[in-house]
Amino acid sequence: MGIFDRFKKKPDEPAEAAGQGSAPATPPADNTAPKQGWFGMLRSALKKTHDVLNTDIRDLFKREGRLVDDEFLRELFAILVKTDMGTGPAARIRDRIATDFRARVVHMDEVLASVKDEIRQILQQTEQPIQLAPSGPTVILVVGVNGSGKTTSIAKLAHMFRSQGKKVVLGAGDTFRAAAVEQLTIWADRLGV
Ligand SMILES: Nc1nc2c(ncn2[C@@H]2O[C@H](COP(=O)(O)OP(=O)(O)OP(=O)(O)O)[C@@H](O)[C@H]2O)c(=O)[nH]1
Ligand SMILES: [Mg+2]
Repeated sequence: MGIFDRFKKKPDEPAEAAGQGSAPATPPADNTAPKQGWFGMLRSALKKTHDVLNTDIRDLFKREGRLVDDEFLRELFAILVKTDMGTGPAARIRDRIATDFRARVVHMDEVLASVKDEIRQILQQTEQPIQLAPSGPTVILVVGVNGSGKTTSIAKLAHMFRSQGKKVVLGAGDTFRAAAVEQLTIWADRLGV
C-alpha cells in the first residue's frame, strides 16, 4: 500500500485518542511500528479538526441555504475556534466569508470553497528563519495547545540542527505531563541527540 492510499482509507477506522492530551508522538521504529502506523497517527491527530469542520460547519446550513449575517458569522467563528486553529486564523476566515457573502443566502459548498481557499493562503505564509544567538547556545522554547505537534516539531528541529553539525540538548518544560521526559528520551535516542 502506498503512502497516499493510507490517507484514502475511511475515517471511521479505529483511531487513537486525539486532541486533548494527544497520544504521544514517537518516531516510527523500523520493525516495531504500532499497528495503526505513522500516517494513522497523523490522521488521528487531525481527527478533531476534521470532525468539527465536517460536522459543525455542515450543521450551520439549512437545505435551502442560510443568510450570511452577524449571527451566522458569530456561529462560524465559534466553530472555527473549536478546531484549535487559533483565534487569528478563525477571524481571518470569518472576515473572508463576510467579504465574499454578507447579506447573501448561501449554500454550504460556496462557503466551504472560500474557507478552503483562505486556509490555503494562511498555510502559505512566508517562512521566518530561526535566529540563532550570535555566540553561545540558542534557547528555543516551544509552546502550544495540547496535541498541536510541539514534540514532533522539536524532533524535526533537532534533526535539522544535527544535520547542520550543531549540538542539540532537549529538555522537557512540563515535567508533570504524563511521559513528557520518556517521550523526549525516545526521540533523542532515535536522533542521536
Ligand atoms: N498531520 C500532522 N500531524 C502532526 C504533525 N505534527 C505532529 N503531528 C501529530 O500530532 C500528534 C501530537 O503530536 P505531538 O508532537 O505529541 O504534540 P504535542 O504538542 O507535543 O502534544 P502534547 O505534549 O500532548 O501537548 C501526534 O500524533 C503527531 O504524530 C504535523 O505536522 N501534521
Ligand atoms: Mg508533547
